[in-house]
Amino acid sequence: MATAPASGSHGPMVSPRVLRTQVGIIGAGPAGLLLARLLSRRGVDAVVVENRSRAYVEARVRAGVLEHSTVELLEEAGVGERLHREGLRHDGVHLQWPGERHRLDFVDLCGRSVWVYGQTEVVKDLIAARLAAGEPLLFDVRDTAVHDVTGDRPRITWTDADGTAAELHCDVVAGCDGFHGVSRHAVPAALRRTWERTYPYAWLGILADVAPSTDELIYAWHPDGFALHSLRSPSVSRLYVQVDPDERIEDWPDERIWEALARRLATPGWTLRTGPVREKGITPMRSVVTEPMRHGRLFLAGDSAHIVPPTGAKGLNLAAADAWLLAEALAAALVDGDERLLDGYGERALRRVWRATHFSWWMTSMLHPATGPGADAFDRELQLAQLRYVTSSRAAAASLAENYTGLALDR
Ligand code: FAS
Ligand code: PHB
Repeated sequence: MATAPASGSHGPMVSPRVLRTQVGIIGAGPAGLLLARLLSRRGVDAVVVENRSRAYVEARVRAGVLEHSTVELLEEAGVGERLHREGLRHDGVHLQWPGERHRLDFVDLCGRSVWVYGQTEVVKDLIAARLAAGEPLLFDVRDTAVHDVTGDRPRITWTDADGTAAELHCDVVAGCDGFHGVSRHAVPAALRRTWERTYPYAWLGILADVAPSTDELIYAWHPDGFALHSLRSPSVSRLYVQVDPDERIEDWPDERIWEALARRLATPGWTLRTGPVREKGITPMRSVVTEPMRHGRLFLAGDSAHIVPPTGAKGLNLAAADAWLLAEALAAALVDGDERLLDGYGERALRRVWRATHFSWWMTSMLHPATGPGADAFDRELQLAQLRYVTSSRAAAASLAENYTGLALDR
């Protein structure tokens, strides 16, 4: 367990309070929280520091689809009970274009399913489990910084919410602080390699208090732009429309959003139910992969190392896979003294990252037409040809199904 913080006096020289643990984790998102949980179950101590409040991280609406392997990981982490009580198992998705809607049956195609269970709920379950176990999880920290990761005694420093300086001495640091965090920058720029693709569109997403108009997700290609009908529960719908990347949410009143969704998702004999929009926002679309995911005693996991466009529903699931790979490697090193898995962590993680990056790019490229006067008619026909092929060829459909439900973790 982390040693009790030294009792800091508040005399003239306010020295930082000092903690000690095995793994210092920056970030209480899915990557950091699942890593901490998996480490704890392997007898490895960790401290998690998060710069937002508990309420903020639990309310941040993001991903909604969990791969088969992610569900197995959450079960292994002992936080699968509410997921199975409230989550929704989905055995397929619909792909559509004007006049046609086709269902891909995942169980028939690859024997695996996905679960619809919001990232907010995953984060709540992991936070509750950590706090119930009395394990250190610090919210509202400021000025997080990483030190001495190329030595044997890496450190994380921060300022507590009450202004107290703090310092964590650890064996390794896990950078799980997302794309805008600090840990990736602890890898010297000269050693860092980044691949990036920015897409010429964004997703405008809404969370609406209305029963979903579908039992399973609908991915719709439409000449006006892509649309997705997802959901969170029998009474809450989650939907998205493709917009230009420079669109402002203020220019999209609810009526305009519902009208665009109804037009793009239209199918004979089917009606889109509308209702109060609880939350709406615009998310840019990009693919980013950075390497290395290890630098000395610093290990990156989740969005701190990679970003995928949400079309393939991979972001959260990649973070979970990184957390599992890193937990396995750290337990072998810190409990058994065997560093071979740790030495291979970056390469193993990046293999899965690139597979998910390709699939996310492929789904995004197939489903998002260029819009407006410059729209390329040739590209649109290629997209429709790909959609017709994926919904008519068992081999093509099986490839989509096994990538969407997630490849088995290479245990
Ligand atoms: P996260 O970003 O979730 O967590 C990082 C944590 O570190 C955050 O809590 C942050 O506050 C904290 N942090 C940052 N800097 C810090 C610092 N200096 N000190 C301490 N803490 C710090 N994925 C999907 O699969 N489907 C989707 O529909 C989808 N929609 C998304 C919408 C948006 C707007 C965004 C931004 C992402 C979306 N994603 C989606 C991807 C998303 O789900 C991520 O893949 C997932 O959150 C990755 O988890 P983490 O790696 O834990 O990173
Ligand atoms: C969601 O429910 O938020 C969701 C589902 C599938 C995606 C992206 C987002 O591909």
